[in-house]
Amino acid sequence: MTQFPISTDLVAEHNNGDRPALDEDYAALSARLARKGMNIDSIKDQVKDFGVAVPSWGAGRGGTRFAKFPLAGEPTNIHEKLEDCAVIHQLGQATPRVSPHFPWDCVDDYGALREEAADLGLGFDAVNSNTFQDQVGQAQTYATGSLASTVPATREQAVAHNIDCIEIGRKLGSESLTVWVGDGTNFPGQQDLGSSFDRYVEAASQIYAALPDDWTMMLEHKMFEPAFYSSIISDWGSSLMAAQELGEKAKCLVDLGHHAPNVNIEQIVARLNRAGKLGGFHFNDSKYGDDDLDSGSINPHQLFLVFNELVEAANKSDGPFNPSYMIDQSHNVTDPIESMISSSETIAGCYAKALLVDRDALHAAQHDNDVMLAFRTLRAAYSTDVAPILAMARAENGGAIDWLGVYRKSQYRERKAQERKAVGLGAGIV
Ligand code: PSV
Ligand code: MN
Repeated sequence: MTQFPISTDLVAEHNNGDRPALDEDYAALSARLARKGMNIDSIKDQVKDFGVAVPSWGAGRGGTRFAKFPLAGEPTNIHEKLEDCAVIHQLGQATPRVSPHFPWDCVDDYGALREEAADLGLGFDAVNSNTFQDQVGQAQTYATGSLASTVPATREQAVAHNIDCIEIGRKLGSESLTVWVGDGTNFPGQQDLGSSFDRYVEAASQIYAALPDDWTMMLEHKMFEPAFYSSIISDWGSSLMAAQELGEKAKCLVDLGHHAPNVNIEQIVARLNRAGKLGGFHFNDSKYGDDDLDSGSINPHQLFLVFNELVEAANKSDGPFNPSYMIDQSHNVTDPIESMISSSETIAGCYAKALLVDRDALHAAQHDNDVMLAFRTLRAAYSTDVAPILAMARAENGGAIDWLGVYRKSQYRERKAQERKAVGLGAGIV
């Protein structure tokens, strides 16, 4: 039986109070959608099945290069992170899996960790390797890069770490490895731009060779940071080239924050899908760079347009269409639990809005070059307030209609502040 961290009586009590108003709002939206020939229950059922993974590292307060402002009661190890992720899923009902990062989340017994997560109602998503940071006692430094380093022993170490991550992932029930490397340069001339890519592909192919048949290896591109002149997998073009060279099981992962401002990310999604290489997403939002702000907090319209491409691609797909969805945010000033429930709701909301697009009308307008009608068709879906659909999906799955109210009432964080050891000051992710 699932161990729920928040009292189920508290959730039920709140839901009982909130249900009559929700029923009214849901019925009103149902009537509005029915006039357009849409069935609200079918949209709600798809939302109920929707899931986005949460990053274990997102459960703690993030930090900037300047500072970190710890939160009393934030988690200090993977066990506490899992507990917080269980709260996120219990109340929000959209985040059934956790994506761990190694060595940050290393434990002695991964079988036990898998059971611990299952008891909390959680599974594991993609495993993430870390070759962008040196660890105490590590033989080789990553100061020269990792998979693309000029130092053969460093490349070997980075490959071995990724293979270790695969082994851990197998024990956790994961089916994919996400590889993001910080490799790049800070000075023109520092490394040869051509041969460094060759070194990356050669080393990545050794990881790929160790990948189980039913796994995916996701390559995450990022324009800059920590390298500020060139990055090895800087953009979707480099990612696609590498994925194509590696083989069928290699796919591209799109982290929304890893592009230049104003880049048309939805078009990148369409292109990668066309190439059969759309592996997954790291959702977040940004205003200036890789800000790692909460999903949809700055540009919800872009998030909707990404989901519009995803629904379009799913409809046109011959076989199963299941890119992996994950949140990748840094919560600097909010309670990470609140941010991640809010973000998962925003993401599911953009999915719901994309499902509401009248596809026949859109395709007809596109065919007729009726620009305004095509635009207004998308806008009609985007402007629809889908909150009643999200709340109903949540309630029917056992979550909280007013998740923020229930979470605050539960005093969960205050209780954890008493139980958990304090996190130190300093920059960076826990
Ligand atoms: C890099 O900025 C990134 O987006 C990658 O996904 C990392 O694994 C994650 O953030 C945490 O540093
Ligand atoms: Mn990311």
